[in-house]
Amino acid sequence: MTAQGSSHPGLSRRNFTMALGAALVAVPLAACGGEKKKPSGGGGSGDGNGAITFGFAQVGSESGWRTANTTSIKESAKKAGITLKFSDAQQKQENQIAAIRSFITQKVDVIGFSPVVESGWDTVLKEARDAKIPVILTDRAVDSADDSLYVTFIGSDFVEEGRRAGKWLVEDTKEDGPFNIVVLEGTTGSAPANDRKKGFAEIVGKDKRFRFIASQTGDFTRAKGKEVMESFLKSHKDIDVLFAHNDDMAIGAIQAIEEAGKKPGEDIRIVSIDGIKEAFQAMADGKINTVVECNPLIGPQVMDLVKKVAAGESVDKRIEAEEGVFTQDQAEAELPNRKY
Ligand code: GYE
Repeated sequence: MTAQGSSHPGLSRRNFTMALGAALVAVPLAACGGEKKKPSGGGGSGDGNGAITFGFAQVGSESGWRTANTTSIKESAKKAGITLKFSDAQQKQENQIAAIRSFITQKVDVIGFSPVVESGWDTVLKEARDAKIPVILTDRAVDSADDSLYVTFIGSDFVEEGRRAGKWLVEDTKEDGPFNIVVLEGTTGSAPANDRKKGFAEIVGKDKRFRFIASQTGDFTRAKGKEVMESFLKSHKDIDVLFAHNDDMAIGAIQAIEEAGKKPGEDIRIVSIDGIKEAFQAMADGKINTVVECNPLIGPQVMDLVKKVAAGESVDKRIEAEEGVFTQDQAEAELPNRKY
């Protein structure tokens, strides 16, 4: 296992969809095909001492996943000897666009960002291209028709994560139903919200026992997750399942469910995505039923890409993380292995 992965000693294979969860695929970049990129030529490193300067525009600090991702990026840049210019967009696209423009003005060698929403990036990406600064997408994708606007995209397959959540639900419910589902969606227009919704519906929508009775954004935050779940509980007396697009919203919702006098994990089955430590604790406590993993610890791989891209080497256009699914019976054993 690489430093960014974690092993799962002693895990039963039951309900475990991946042979090895948590580990990122160690993609041998040099061996991959993909488009040959010209040396960055972005005006040279911003710090003038020959080191690579990497401008990274982060989404914000909305969740435990994001905090772990930011730490991974910062620590890995330091370890790799890359000068990092870091900006936090506070979940606002205009802030991210401004940060990218400032990186262009500062003539960084490589720009990286995790697009808060999927659309609306072409103009600023063209500005980066005109300045000959290569762009790496991390974690979230853009829906641009022109994929030459970025060199590579490294991140998870969110559609597959949604499918995994759906498959668990279908397998866990042996009864006839009907089951009423509520959904706490991620940030509206973001790749993980769009794709997780799609993957989950693909599986659960085929099964007549399930009915979607409410679906609303909780913006990937704990506070919004709680607030929206409170309103769901007020307007629906018969909620059987909560699908939360991330753990933080599930944790917020647990509070709302308990305050409404119900038992999370029993009266309402809960499935969420990410795999932060607190969600594993909630699973061990019986309050979340299943967590689908989404690995934020991609910093080391991002820095490898930054170096290769800055040197003009070719890299794969799409680099995927490999992830697992964890159920309550695995939570206790897995807790000490969780790195985020
Ligand atoms: O699931 C959520 C965070 O883009 C995968 O963003 C990421 C998502 C993650 O806010 O917790």
